Amino acid sequence: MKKGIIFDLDGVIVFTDKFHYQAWKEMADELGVYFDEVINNRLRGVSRMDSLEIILERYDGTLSQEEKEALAEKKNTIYRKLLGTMTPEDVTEEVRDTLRKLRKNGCKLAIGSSSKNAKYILERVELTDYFDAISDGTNITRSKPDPEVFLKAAEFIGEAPEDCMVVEDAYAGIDAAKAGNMTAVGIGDASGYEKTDYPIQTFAELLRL
Ligand code: B16
Ligand code: MG
Repeated sequence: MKKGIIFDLDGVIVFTDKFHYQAWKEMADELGVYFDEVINNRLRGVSRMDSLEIILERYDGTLSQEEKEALAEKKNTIYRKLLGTMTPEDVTEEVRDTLRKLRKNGCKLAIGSSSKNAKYILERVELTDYFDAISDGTNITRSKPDPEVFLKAAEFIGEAPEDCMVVEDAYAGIDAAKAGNMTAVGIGDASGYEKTDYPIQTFAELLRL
């Protein structure tokens, strides 16, 4: 077991991809650009502006930076409204129990998320106090697969990157962990990725690593 464990948020602790989908879909429909769940899958772990660029691959016109920012803002307003419906019941007892046990075993726990809404999500599901530090989209300039968000998380908990492991569901997140010289644990989609050091099927399996 490593001294520090850094958790991706969306796809590992909570599942907000349905909200991302709904919000992007509403924005895309209004713009008249095709968007479906397959494209939505490509947005996992990707920053908001990079996600917008992926959606705009199917857009014929050209947009200024200001127009793009307005679209991203529109999506975020819809998304935050949907996040407002989240409650502590959106986190499983398995996740809460595992986090408590890992901490009791002496591990330092951090969040390493691309989302600028990470702190709001943690508040909604009442999980803020389970972590020693939060590194998110508000404290980085480069998004995954760049390791910045995880390196900051390691710095916040005072552990060397090689003493940390990252738990991720997205390929870009596993790449970021490896680029940061950390051990990569893959759950969900990332459990089938060849760069993952330890694939797991359930969150509680973390207690056995
Ligand atoms: P926001 P994670 C990521 O969260 C999501 O997986 C990704 O779909 C989203 O675009 C990104 O956060 C940015 O989110 O618009 O809230 O800043 O998986 O890194 O926890
Ligand atoms: Mg994720």
